[in-house]
Amino acid sequence: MASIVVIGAIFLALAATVKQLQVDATTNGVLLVAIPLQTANDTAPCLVRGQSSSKKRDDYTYVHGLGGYKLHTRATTWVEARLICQEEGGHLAVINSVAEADAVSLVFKKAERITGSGYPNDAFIGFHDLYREGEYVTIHGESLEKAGYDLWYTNQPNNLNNNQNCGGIHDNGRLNDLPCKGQLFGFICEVPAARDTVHSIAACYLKWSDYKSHHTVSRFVFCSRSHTSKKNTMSSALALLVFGQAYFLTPAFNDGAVAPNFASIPTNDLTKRDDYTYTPGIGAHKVHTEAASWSDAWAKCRDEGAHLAIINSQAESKLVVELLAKAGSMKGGNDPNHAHIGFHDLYKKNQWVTIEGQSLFEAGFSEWHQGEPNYLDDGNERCGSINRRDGKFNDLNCATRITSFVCELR
Ligand SMILES: [Ca+2]
Ligand SMILES: [Ca+2]
Ligand SMILES: [Ca+2]
Ligand SMILES: [Ca+2]
Repeated sequence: MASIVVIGAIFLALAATVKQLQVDATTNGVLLVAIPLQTANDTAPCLVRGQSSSKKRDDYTYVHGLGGYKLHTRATTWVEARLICQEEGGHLAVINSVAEADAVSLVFKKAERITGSGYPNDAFIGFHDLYREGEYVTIHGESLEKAGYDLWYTNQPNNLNNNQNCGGIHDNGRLNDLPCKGQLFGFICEVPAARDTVHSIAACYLKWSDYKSHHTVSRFVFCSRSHTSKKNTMSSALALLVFGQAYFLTPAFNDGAVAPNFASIPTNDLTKRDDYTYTPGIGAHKVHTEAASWSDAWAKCRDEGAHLAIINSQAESKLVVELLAKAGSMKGGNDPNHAHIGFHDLYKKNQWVTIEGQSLFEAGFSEWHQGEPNYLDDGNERCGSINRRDGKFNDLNCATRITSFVCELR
């Protein structure tokens, strides 16, 4: 009983904030409040899926178990398409299965004809090979294979005119690489499947960034590694973020929710790699000291089963500075003062996003070194790096080979 009272009080305290967020997210149809919580010995965020407060959008076609889809029939560039989907509370469609490709194909074929495009049977979706030619990743940073669908249209991808770096889908559900700009295409947005209640508390992600990369919301949920005191955990809520749906702090509000069994949540049972430094509550990192472009660094981290580091907190910035100092710097590269990390503005100038697609603010750390970003190199500084001394951000030409980069394990 006592705990219900406590939970109730916290709920009331949060209600005002949630209401505020709902106002901000009116175009989203639904709303997600994700709550990063800090406990004494762990900074992992905690999330609970709550009741959906609003209705499905009637301009989207919802497919059970997959999501909602909409073909925008006014052709535009990939960059604009990405932003329009975001404004609608979703993202450019990411295809995770053959079933989803079929669903999207059906939506495409049933929609009105695309106007303003020379190729009305193709539409942009959420993948690209902007990081490295021929290596396609979704807007959430995964390879197509990992995402679950990589069936291409006949003779595609062809990188036509050496200028096709953005993802598209043919109305038959097969993939095609398309030019990011210059030619206009229709596009397909996706919003998470609307659900009324939480039915399970199924997963715990160890890091904020993990949650972000899984924000097809239906899967995740409530998370705390050190759950010694629910009361303390909940009352130390730091911030609220909006995505697709309302999330409350406790399963007590979520009809049908199953309380998490924290003992069963895998935290430390992953085999540790001895080339990575594990820091509780922050993550696992590795400094490479070799001359590499941002694109090389991105690929090397991926090849070793990691990703180019994403800085999610002041603490992580500080940690990376320490790890860089420990590793020292090597000869053979330019600019010994910086190390490549996982953010860029390759989508749109001055809109800095992580390689998993969040803004720096959403990721949790967005401090630039004084005078940065300065867009040097005729404006070609489009890739992210960290200043080795103060841990703050810098923009750098993606092709510049510098002496170090930092990878991070999921
Ligand atoms: Ca390409
Ligand atoms: Ca193509
Ligand atoms: Ca991180
Ligand atoms: Ca710079």
